[in-house]
Amino acid sequence: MGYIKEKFKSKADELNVEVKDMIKNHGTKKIEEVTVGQVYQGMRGITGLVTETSLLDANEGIRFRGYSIPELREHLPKVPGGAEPLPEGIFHLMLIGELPTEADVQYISSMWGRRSHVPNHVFDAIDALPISTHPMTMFTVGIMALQTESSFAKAYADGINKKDYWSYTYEDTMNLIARLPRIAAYIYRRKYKNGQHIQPNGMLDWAGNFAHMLGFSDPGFAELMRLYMVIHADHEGGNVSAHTTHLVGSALSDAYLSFAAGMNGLAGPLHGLANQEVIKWILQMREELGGGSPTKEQIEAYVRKTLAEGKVVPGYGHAVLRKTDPRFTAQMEFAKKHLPNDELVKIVWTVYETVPPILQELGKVKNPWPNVDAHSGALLVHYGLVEYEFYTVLFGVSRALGVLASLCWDRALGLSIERPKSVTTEWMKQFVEGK
Ligand code: NMX
Ligand code: MLT
Repeated sequence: MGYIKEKFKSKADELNVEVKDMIKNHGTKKIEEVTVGQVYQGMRGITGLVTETSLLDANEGIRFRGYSIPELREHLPKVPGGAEPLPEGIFHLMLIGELPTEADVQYISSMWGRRSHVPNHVFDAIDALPISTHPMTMFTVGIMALQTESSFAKAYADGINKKDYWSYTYEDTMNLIARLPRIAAYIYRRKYKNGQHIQPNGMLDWAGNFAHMLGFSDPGFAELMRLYMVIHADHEGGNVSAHTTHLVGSALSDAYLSFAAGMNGLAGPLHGLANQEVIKWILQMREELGGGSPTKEQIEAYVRKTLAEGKVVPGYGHAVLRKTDPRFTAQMEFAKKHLPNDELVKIVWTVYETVPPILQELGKVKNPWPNVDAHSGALLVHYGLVEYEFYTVLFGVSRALGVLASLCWDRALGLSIERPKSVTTEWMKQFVEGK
């Protein structure tokens, strides 16, 4: 057993004792009341899940095992000469609960490198889809095709002890994360670069190699990928992609089945597809206004038109956050450092000045501030990744780090099959009438 797996096992053994104790001694303690409104409105605010990897504060944003994004940018290991944190490091932090050493990060990097081979039938499955297929559909098809490799599914079919579920889930997690950049890059090169694929470079870190396989040699792009992969990795457990992965995994569907399900949720426009929708919306606005940089007044008029057409302003609002997303701020800082004069970036910043007061005026939008998706497109376009339909695949590769680390914890803690109670509106009518 590798030492990271051993470390995880010993942490899981410790927490298992605490969780069993918690359920035994406090299992009947009430957390809060549930209202009728919450049941109809997306279960907002109901504490109904345990996710060890990260925790969100509505005003401060996400913390990974207690560390904020600025703290991670400072403390996580970097490539020599680099300034952005390595995704291998945040994975270690989420899985083990401790900041990694340089050696830990190198170990994970080389382990993922060794496990990164993707069998040909996965590429064949992707190639069977029409070239017009959305990259997120190609991505989930690729992940599903890779399910043939699941250690958990094989072991379960052979018959395994419940106590060992975590071990096979860990193996699937490591293998899947190792292979995702290759699948994603294959989709990108197939769809946008005439199928001219680029072989992996085993000397590079996970995100650096991903940038290389996508076909970008600018070191600035590799740095952006490292930051992007870190900040999109996790957002506690209730978001659609994390919750879906957890829910499907609770049926003992393996990591491939569970993660593919989560990715189908990420592909929705109110969730991860907003990554592409923001830049699409900005480019359409620019085109309608005849090109160039729109003024604040022009942006204001375009926002009002979007709202009047019954559409949402992509990249703004959040189900849980109530302030500017620190993931937006991290990208803004990256842009200020590396591309302060980029025209699209400046438009993103003017949109940031313009949209919140308009959304506030509506009186119903609970969070008028930008979320993670409001900034990413402009950065990617700057480095030449202009094919915005691909952006959510990048989000998905990153999200694997958090939701799969969580899946390891789910199986290590022996969490139950998820099955909340549902009622009909007829039931609800009788309930509110006190019957
Ligand atoms: N533009 C216009 N209207 C909005 C927006 C927005 N950006 N955000 C919320 N609203 C509306 C919302 O549609 C709802 O209207 P109605 O009552 O007519 O149905 C009302 O304001 C109240 O919604 P909230 O309670 O503030 O938001 P909710 O928790 O339901 O939804 C989002 C959260 C994120 C789905 C919503 O803010 C949204 O649609 N934003 C735009 C899409 C987006 O950027 N999604 C990415 C989220 C981050 N991610 O990566 O997943
Ligand atoms: C996420 O990163 O998952 C989004 O911000 C959505 C959420 O947290 O609900």
